[in-house]
Amino acid sequence: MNVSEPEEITIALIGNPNTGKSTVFNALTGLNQHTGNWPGKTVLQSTGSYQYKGQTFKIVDLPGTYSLLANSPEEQVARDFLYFGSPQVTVVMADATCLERNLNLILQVLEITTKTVICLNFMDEAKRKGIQVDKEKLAASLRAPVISAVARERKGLRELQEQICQVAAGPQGQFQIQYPREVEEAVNELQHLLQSILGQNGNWRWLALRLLDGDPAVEQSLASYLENSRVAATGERRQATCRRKSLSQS
Ligand SMILES: Nc1nc2c(ncn2[C@@H]2O[C@H](COP(=O)(O)OP(=O)(O)OP(=O)(O)O)[C@@H](O)[C@H]2O)c(=O)[nH]1
Ligand SMILES: [Mg+2]
Repeated sequence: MNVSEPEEITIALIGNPNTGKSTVFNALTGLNQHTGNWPGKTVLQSTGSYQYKGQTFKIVDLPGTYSLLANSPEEQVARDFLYFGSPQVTVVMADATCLERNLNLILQVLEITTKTVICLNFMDEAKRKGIQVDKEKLAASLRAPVISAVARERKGLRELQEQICQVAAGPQGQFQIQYPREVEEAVNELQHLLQSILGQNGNWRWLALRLLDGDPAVEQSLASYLENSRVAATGERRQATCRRKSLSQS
């Protein structure tokens, strides 16, 4: 009997350096983790998994990054994983004691992803400094759930797991920044062109914005993504031809 396993859900964990990503990663995955390097990069790759409500969640601890503009190998790894790795859910870790600094990355992540949870960490430090964050208002403005945590004390991690689970099962959303009219028109045109080349499914708006930026790292990542898809498609065609041949010979 062939019992099919329920598919695992991939979560990307992203945030500025020292926001507690690895603390959350270690607390959730325990010993179920694996480290190595990202292909072709000397950047550490940590993946692990945990079970929640009978479902397997695979979690990828991305390198700390201040932006997704890919000025460093770490930023490129993080950005490419969010875009081309298509995680089902992205968790952005933010330091509640300096939220403004973290908002830059949060907004950039929200432009790429469709299912995001924001984890306001360091709530103990924030409390000590008399900083209060209006979570509901923040969640409403960003159109994404916001939870608070003290990761070092494992506080808030249950709620984080629950939100990840709910967001994974819920509808996709897309936070959209409205740019000036000329930019919007150019984005629209490019977006439709990308859609006609690459297909219906994909965040072509984000790709169009980056191509308009003239971002060489995105052009390069797109070229290698297209090359990999072409190689995979050729491989599948070859396998199908071999299968057909062996069937017709048997
Ligand atoms: N006070 C306090 N400390 C925390 C909290 N969460 C994590 N830390 C501490 O903050 C430091 C950085 O945590 P990490 O988990 O390594 O942060 P990171 O985001 O993985 O850092 P990079 O991988 O360098 O980007 C560690 O010393 C943690 O113990 C928290 O909620 N409150
Ligand atoms: Mg870390």
